[in-house]
Amino acid sequence: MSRVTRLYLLSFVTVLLAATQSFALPIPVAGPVFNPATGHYYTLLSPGSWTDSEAAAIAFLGGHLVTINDAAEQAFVQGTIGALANAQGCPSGPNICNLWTGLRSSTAPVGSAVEANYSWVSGEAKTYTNWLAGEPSGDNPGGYVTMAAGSAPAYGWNDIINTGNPNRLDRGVVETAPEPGTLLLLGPALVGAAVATWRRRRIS
Ligand SMILES: [Ca+2]
Ligand SMILES: [Ca+2]
Repeated sequence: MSRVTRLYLLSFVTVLLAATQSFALPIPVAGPVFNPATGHYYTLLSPGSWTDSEAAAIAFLGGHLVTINDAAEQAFVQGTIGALANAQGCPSGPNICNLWTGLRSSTAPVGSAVEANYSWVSGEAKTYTNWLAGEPSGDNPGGYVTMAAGSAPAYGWNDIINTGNPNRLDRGVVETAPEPGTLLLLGPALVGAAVATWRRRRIS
């Protein structure tokens, strides 16, 4: 086998592996919905593990699982995206579909009952929390935080196992800023503006 043929084969297998992995990931099923208060977009994914949902957020939308920065954003996500998730249905009954947040423990996949061990996957500072009483409980395995729709108060936070609760079909909420389409449109314009500025500086 020639070197070129080997390279072609290697590329083919790599692409095939990447495609197979992508197909296994959750996919966007509703949204994006714009939140004027944050200037961000929120998209609902199909059910999947926390780690697969975060991988899908990066691969398909260029974002991360949602960072809840304050009570107003919590209310928006549970009200708007929660309704979209419930419309998709849950095995254990209406209106109790869980939503994955971007919060996870530094000890994951082993859970932690130490709240300080939890941080946002987006890298943003933790400015707000909405834990249910007794959470994080340090489930083992665990360390991945879902909004528990059927709990009291509804959509309070609970650290659970990576694969989620099969009866509540944890679905990822992806937060993006700005809308990916806008970035694509803005990109060439920004490059053009930068080149024009550079040319003006050279000439003057
Ligand atoms: Ca946010
Ligand atoms: Ca827990």
